[in-house]
Amino acid sequence: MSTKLTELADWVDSVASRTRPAEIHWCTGSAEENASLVNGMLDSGDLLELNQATHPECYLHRSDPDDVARVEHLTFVCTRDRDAAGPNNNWMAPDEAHALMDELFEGCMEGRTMYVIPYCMGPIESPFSRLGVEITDSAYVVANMRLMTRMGSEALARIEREGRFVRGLHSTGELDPDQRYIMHFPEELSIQSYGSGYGGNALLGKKCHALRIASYQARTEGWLAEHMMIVGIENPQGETRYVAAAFPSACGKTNLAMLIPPEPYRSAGWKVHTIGDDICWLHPGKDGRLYAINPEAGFFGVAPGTSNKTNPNALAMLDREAIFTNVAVTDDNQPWWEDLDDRVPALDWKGRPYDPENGPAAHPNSRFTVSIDRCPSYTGESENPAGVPIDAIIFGGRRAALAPLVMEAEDWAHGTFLGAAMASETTAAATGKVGVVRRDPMAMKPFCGYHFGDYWGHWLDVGSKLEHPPKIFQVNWFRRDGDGKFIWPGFGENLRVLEWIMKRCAGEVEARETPVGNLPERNGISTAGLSSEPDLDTLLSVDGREWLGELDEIEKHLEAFQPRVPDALLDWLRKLRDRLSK
Ligand code: GTP
Ligand code: SPV
Ligand code: MN
Repeated sequence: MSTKLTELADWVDSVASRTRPAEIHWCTGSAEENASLVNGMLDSGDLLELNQATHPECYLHRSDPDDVARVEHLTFVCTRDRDAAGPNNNWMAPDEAHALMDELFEGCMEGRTMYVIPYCMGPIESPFSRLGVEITDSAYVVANMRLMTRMGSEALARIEREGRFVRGLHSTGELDPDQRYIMHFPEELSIQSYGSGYGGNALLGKKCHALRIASYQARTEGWLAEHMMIVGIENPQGETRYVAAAFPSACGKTNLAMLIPPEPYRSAGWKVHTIGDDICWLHPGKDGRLYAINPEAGFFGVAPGTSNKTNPNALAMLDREAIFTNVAVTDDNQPWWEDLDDRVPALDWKGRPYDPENGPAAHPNSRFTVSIDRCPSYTGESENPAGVPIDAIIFGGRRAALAPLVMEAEDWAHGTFLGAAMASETTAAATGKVGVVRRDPMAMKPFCGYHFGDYWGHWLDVGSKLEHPPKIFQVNWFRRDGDGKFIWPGFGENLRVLEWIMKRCAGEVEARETPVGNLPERNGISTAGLSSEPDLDTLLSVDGREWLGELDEIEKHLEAFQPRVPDALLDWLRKLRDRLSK
């Protein structure tokens, strides 16, 4: 197979003449193709078979121990104008980046197969979907892209019809952290990634295309590409409202996207419909509402912490046709990770006999890859080419203190301010220190393909054109008590907070006005059926002095993006400070 689209054929030829692969394989996405790739990886050791009796068609991949997370310090946005990338991105001049990458790619696929992966981000028939082609020398990338995107012949047919596609070139190279770069050329609609085989660095449809390149395109085209999950919440009256939520990496999107209503909600008739768990493309509709599609077709989820207590829907889909990366295994070769259950693992993520002295058995950023339609709460609305209408946008993060359980913004500009001011403790999803509070506006710090000042301006712009904008909220599931324990039970119980949010959207419940935003009344969050009463006084408190300190921090943070910070955000900063100082 090849293609009738000259532009694509020429590009593949030029890549092949630089990288010099032994073979070129055009991916169709068929089951036979996948089976043969899997067999090849079992032979090469790139995949290990897991217990096929308990986990049919499930495989384990152990990555290089130095290649287990996104590498933000090696990720670049290469625009002609340095300021366009903003202080939120590493920048390199396009010429310099191309020279560097050309050298790395020279002959790098010798003796290997080069795979050409045509893919479509979003439903094949949706006008909002975008196309891409990833060239890679990793069969593991192909197998993951098959689960994560609409990949293969149908995507290629649309690419040939439209002629426009994002060009992604990837090679695992030598896996040397000093020869590793993830380069984005938004003006050329291209991505080049070298030296890593890990998820967000290598599956180029995901963060590289669907966020960094797409956010850049979305700005010029009047839409938003966001790091958000999408979920439909159906109340006992049978009304479904859709919510999009931006939490930083490893801060709860996958869990919220597929939560199971706790008792007594379940028996009352509440239902949850999963649309997406990581990326959301938002388009203003003709009716003045905002519509969301999930550009992905699968999950690349955090394994540790996933259990029958926390996320039963995830466990239900992980017993077949899943790829596990850097998890541990039990003595009968089942995948295992911390907090899954009481079993003791036999081998850790590096394949060594498990010894607690060596740290956790599964890498803290170990992941599972699985197709979205395996999720018990999956809804066919996920395939709706028009997307689903969004009633509420939620921003959230990991904050041990200050940030209340839930707060409603007074209007779109206030909500944009809350998003721009977001902070969260860092996690193992990226290399670097874990648990340090950093500003992560809209959970897009690692993913926005242009200057944050311009991005916030674009948010305000999109909102101002919506006749019926979603309400914006902020949540925090991660407030801790004096002993360092989470105060809020979280997971399925988060539906209690979503209930308040849904009722605010429907105008069915009052809020308590505070100087920083609207909070639930003391009895606004139902605790019926909880085994112990959480400390809602702390969870819903607003400490004026602490907040004034927070505003000082926010001011410093915004300062770094001047002179491009929109006035409307500075107005909100002043307004909140005035109120709190009174
Ligand atoms: P990325 O895939 O990296 O973007 O992460 P994510 O935002 O989808 O996070 P995910 O839902 O995978 O959760 C990450 C970790 O946080 C897991 O270990 C979860 O068990 C834990 N977690 C998720 N929701 C909650 C919650 O409500 N409370 C607490 N305490 N932990 C949670
Ligand atoms: C994240 O880090 O936000 C992820 C995993 O969702 S990755 O694909 O590596 O970006
Ligand atoms: Mn993510």
